[in-house]
Amino acid sequence: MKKILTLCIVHKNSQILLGMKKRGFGAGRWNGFGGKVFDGEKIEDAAKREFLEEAGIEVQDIEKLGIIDFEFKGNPEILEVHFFKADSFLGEPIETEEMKPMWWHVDKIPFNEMWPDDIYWMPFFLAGKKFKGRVLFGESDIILEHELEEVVNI
Ligand code: 8OG
Repeated sequence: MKKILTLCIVHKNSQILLGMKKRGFGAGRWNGFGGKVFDGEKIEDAAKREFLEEAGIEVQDIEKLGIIDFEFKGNPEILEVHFFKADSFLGEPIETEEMKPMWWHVDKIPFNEMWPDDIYWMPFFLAGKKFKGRVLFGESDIILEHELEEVVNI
């Protein structure tokens, strides 16, 4: 059973735009913007739609940089998250019911308030390298296994 999700981060002038997730899955953590892809929707379109819904900004050119399969021990569902980078957008980020946006310098990313896998893939992301991987979480979102590699095509 696979569920496809998107995650998009604006990376501009040594800063990234993250949002504090205010409700639902991953609440209390800083993350990029994204969510579930609808049936029949293009993954890239879902990434743009979610950005508009969660931060009020319109991203135009986005680049897919990675795909990671997230599994939770004892749960047959696999979350296949597609990671995108944007370097420009229209509008100003606004706080929504789901996310409170904030810019972070790339040297001061709040990894201890983010998903624990983010420290592994973020260096690839910031370097513009493409990556693929798999993460298995145990209880309390502890990482039991992780594999991540740079790839040529994604
Ligand atoms: O629709 P919803 O808000 O539940 O979507 C979940 C978001 O969280 C989606 O953008 C994908 C993202 N996400 C996961 N797992 C992980 C993870 O381990 N790290 C990060 N950074 N984001 C994740 O679903």
